[in-house]
Amino acid sequence: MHYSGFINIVGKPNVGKSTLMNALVGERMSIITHKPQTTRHRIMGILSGEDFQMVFSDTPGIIYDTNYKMQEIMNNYAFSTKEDSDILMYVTTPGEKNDAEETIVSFLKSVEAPKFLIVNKIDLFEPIEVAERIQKWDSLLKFDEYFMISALNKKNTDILYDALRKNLPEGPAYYPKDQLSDKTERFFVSEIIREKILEIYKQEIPYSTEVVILEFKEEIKNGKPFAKIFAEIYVTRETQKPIILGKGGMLIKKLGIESRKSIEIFLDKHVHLELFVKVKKDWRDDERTLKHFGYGQ
Ligand SMILES: Nc1nc2c(ncn2[C@@H]2O[C@H](COP(=O)(O)OP(=O)(O)OP(=O)(O)O)[C@@H](O)[C@H]2O)c(=O)[nH]1
Ligand SMILES: [Mg+2]
Repeated sequence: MHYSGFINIVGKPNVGKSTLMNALVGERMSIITHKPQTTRHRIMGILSGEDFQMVFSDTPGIIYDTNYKMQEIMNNYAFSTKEDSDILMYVTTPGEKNDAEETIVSFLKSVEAPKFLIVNKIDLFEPIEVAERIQKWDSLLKFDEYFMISALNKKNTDILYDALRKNLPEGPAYYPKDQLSDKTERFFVSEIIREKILEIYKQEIPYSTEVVILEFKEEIKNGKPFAKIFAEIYVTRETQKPIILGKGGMLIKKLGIESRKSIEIFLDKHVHLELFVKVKKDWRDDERTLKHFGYGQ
């Protein structure tokens, strides 16, 4: 007998969805930062065994007040999990904002698959606060199972894993067993650069930025594998360009060095990285550009 299923992870921004997927898959796939709205796409992480395949999907945090077309598309990635969930994990944490509940509850009610409530970051809160969070969601709707975890410390993630395995329906392997994601290396490289942008730049800058890989060439140099990567960084306004560059180009240099180091670990080879800053006015509301940047179903 073979078991398989789509296990989708949804929740508000910054609750630890990406941390949880990476913990369950056992690979560093989705980027993680302390800032909300880090994840912008639906990203699959595939975990296969001899007789099972779990196809996890990490999704962008559901936002109540969308300001841009891009954020609407991000929300739709989360809501698209309705179509193919075999198990849906709703991730929450004590202390998160109480907004968007109505939208989220009606979405969750529309999903027929078994639903797990995951209260994450229990390492940061008192048991009473965790209990209150469970009570709150339990009063809004009934879940099939309830978990209290710390995705960061991998506390109780083994219990969660066992429950997922038990609820996995019978089915074929949807992807080759050695495949880890539906996304390409190119995509993960652009995500690594975006992660560094989120870490280095302040306020609105990371949110106004998109990274596009122009060229990705893998060669052998002096008998060793080597990747040559050219990436474009798009901002929404001309005035943001000097901010990305920094005084005397200091910040873009830092961004280049930190991104390259991280990409070298990810690709396990030497990397030559060049970054170019460009302006694409109001790209977050421009449908054609969003499509070109890979936003869409
Ligand atoms: N203390 C603690 N921090 C956690 C835990 N899980 C995640 N975090 C932290 O919470 C922050 C957000 O984590 P992410 O995994 O990026 O959250 P997300 O839900 O994917 O966020 P978006 O992609 O923005 O929607 C990061 O700084 C994580 O290190 C946890 O169990 N305990
Ligand atoms: Mg995320």
